[in-house]
Formats: sequence, structure tokens, C-alpha cells
Amino acid sequence: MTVNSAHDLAGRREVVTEVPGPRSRQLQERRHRAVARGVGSALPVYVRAAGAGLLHDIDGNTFVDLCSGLGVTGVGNAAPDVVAAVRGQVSEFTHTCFLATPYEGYVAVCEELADLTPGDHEKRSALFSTGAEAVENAVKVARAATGRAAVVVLDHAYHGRTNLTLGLTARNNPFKQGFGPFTPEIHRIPASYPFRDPAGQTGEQAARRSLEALERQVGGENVAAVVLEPILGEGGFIVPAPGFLPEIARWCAEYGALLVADEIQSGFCRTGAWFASEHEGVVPDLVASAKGIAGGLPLSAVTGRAEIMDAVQAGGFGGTYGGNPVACAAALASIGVMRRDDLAGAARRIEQTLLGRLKDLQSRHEVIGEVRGRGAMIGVELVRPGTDEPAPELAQRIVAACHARGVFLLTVGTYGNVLRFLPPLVIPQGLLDDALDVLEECFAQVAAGGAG
Ligand code: PLZ
Repeated sequence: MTVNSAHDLAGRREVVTEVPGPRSRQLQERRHRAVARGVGSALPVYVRAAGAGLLHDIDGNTFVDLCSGLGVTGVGNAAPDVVAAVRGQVSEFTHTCFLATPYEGYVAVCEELADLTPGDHEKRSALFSTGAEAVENAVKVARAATGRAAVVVLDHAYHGRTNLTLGLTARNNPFKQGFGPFTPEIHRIPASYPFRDPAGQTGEQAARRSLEALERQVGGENVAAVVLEPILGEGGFIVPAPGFLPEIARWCAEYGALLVADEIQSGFCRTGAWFASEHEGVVPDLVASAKGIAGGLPLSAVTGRAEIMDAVQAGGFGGTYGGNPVACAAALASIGVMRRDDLAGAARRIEQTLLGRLKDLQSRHEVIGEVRGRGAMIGVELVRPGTDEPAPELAQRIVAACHARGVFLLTVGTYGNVLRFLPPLVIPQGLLDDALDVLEECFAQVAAGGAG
């Protein structure tokens, strides 16, 4: 590969200034005068370059990346194949609008989606730019195809920040506060949250309890779709108890409601399979994907059964940028890398390393309530010792201590108390091991009462 990209920058974790460093702090001041307060940044170090598991900032610090730009750069940042495909495409044409004059890349991405998403039935796809747009369009499809209005979502769900998807999202602050009213006919049912559910409750029991309430309150025959994340992402990397997803799928089939899997964060090899629904053999009617699909370029999709997707009238889908040619080229290159380098296998290896090391850490620290997740999507839920009370301040202290030492990870979860491990799937083993060594030090330091 002749392309030069930051992907291949040799490097290791290195902190040479305070974090954030002086240049980042200067930029941060500039930012405060220009960028709206509502837009946050978890770690305000300004990035200069990024590669396969490393973030290089403008102060000369290098961080191990356990975030992947919120689960986007699974193939790595500036991945050489993606860079080459994007360069090739931008020099041919940057945009026509598929609604005006089409191009092959769009069709090819939809063919890949038909091939890769669960189920071997005939499928159709429509492309958009953001995850929220994909979810929003999946709801449109479900309503058009069923002629019903009600949409059912889970507690702890996150589906986006547009008005409809905020309505679907569970958490009020900071996502929804002040932004309502939201659209009607959204109904929320309890999720399966094994760490917090009654001991011994099976996934099927959790689903039955939620669905019985739904039948009483809404009526199964009024439900257009159940929209769910097969692994709850922003809600805290919650893996439902086995049997929960299959029971919801069974119920949807019984009532003629559609099962919409929001695989925006869990899709494209992230959990050790192409899509997380596969772990329980669930075949959703519609799949929303985004994030990992295109190596950092904005692209999203709704993929589903041909007859359901085609219930939408000609011209019923659109958007100026949906399926932009540069984003499609990036997606085709990213999918090629995932296939060629077996990144689902890579995610399973990351899972082994993370679960092994983190469960070992759990055996030594009472504040670790649960270690959970699949593939390269692993969460560590922190609690006050001897209880299941969330410990968000502790999570913040651990994360701050990691940042100061050059390991970039975030917290996640409804209660803000889950450490979030979401590394690029191509992260070298050495970097992952190093980041976990640092994490152990941070736990020891924080446990000993040290400052972050
Ligand atoms: N569905 C499952 O994880 C995006 C949110 C970042 P967009 N998650 C990151 C933030 O705080 O805004 C997400 C997701 C799931 C939908 C979305 C929305 O995708 O591309 O951010 O619109």
C-alpha cells in the first residue's frame, strides 16, 4: 500500500505535558468563544493524527484509543484502504445526490448489506448519513408497512438526538432536557439488565413481564415495531439475559409487529460477529446500521425484508447526502478490510483479553460490580462497595487518572458508572495490554485514595 496515513505511525503511549497540554488549553479557550456550550468533549485534547489504536494530540502526547470515535473506527483511524478509496472517489466526483443521478457505490453498499445482515431472505436497503436518521427511517418503514402507529422501546435505550429518536431514547439529562414535546405513540418497556434484575430471572421471564404490560397498556395489534439495541450501548453496554431477544422476536412475529434492531453501535464486527443479533440467532425484520460501516465517514443504512422496505412509496426515502459517494467508497473499503482481516475474529480476541484482565481486576476490587459485554464492546460497572449502588464519581476518577497517563477511555451508562472499552478492532495486542496495565495502576491509586 503506497498511501501514507497516520494509521501506520509507529508509536506507543507517551505523555509529555499535563493533560490537556498548553496548546489544547489555548484552543479550548478559542473554542469557548465560538462553539456552542451544548456540544461537549469528554477529553479536550485536540487531535493532530490518529491511527490503529493511537491518538496523537497537538501537544505531542500520544493516547491509547479505547473509544474509536464512539465505536466508529473499528478498522482503525485513517485506515490505509479507506484513505485510498476516499482519495480515489473525491478525485472522480464528490457528490451528485443519488436522488438526482445515481452511481454504483450506493448499489454496491446495499448489496453488501443484503449479504452481511442476519437472514438469507431477499432484502433491500436505503442509505442515509447518521444513525439517528437510519432509526427514524426504520420507524417510517415500520409504520408504512404495518399501518400501525405504536413504537416500543426499551428502558436504557439510546437511538439518537433528532426529535423522534430523542423520544425513543430513555435518558432525560442531558439528552432530552428542555427539548420536548416528543412525538406521541412511543411506549417504553423494561429492558433485561441482568446485574440489576431480580436474581435468577431468565431472559424469557424478563421479556414476558415487559410484554404482558405492553399487551395490557397498548395492545400487541397496535404495535408497528419494537426498536431495540441487541446490546444496549449508551445505556451501559448491557447484554440482555439469554432468551430475552428471542422472546421479543417471537412476540413480534405473533402480533405482526416488526423487530427493528438498532445495530448502529453493535454492528460491523464490533461484538465478534457481523451483527450482535447473530449471537442469539435473532433475525430482525429491519436493521439500522451506521458508525463502523464506513471507517469514519458518515454513512448509515436501513436494511430489511424486501416486501417491508418496498411498502414505502417511490420517493418516500431521501435526503441530499444519504449514501454520499465518498462515504460509500469508504464503506466498501472498510467492509473489505473487515472481511480480509477477519475483524470479527479480532473482536473476539479483544474480548478474551479484556474479560480475562478485567475479571481478574474485579476479584481484587470490590467496587467492580460487573464486567460484561461481547467482542470489543466491554463495560465495567462500578458500585459502592458491598452494594449495587452506582458509583459515577469513582468512574470519573478512574477515567481522569487514565487520561492523565495517556489512556483514552470514557464512561457510559444511565448512571454514568460504567467504564467503556470500545477499542478499534485493529488495536495491536501490545497497546491493549499496556492500557490495561495503566488501568490497574489507576484502580490501585484510586482505591488507595489518591487523586485522579
Ligand atoms: N443508535 C445504538 O449508539 C449513537 C451518541 C453520541 P448518530 N451513539 C453515540 C452522542 O452523545 O450524541 C447511536 C447509537 C445507537 C443510534 C445512535 C445515533 O447515531 O450517528 O449519532 O445519529
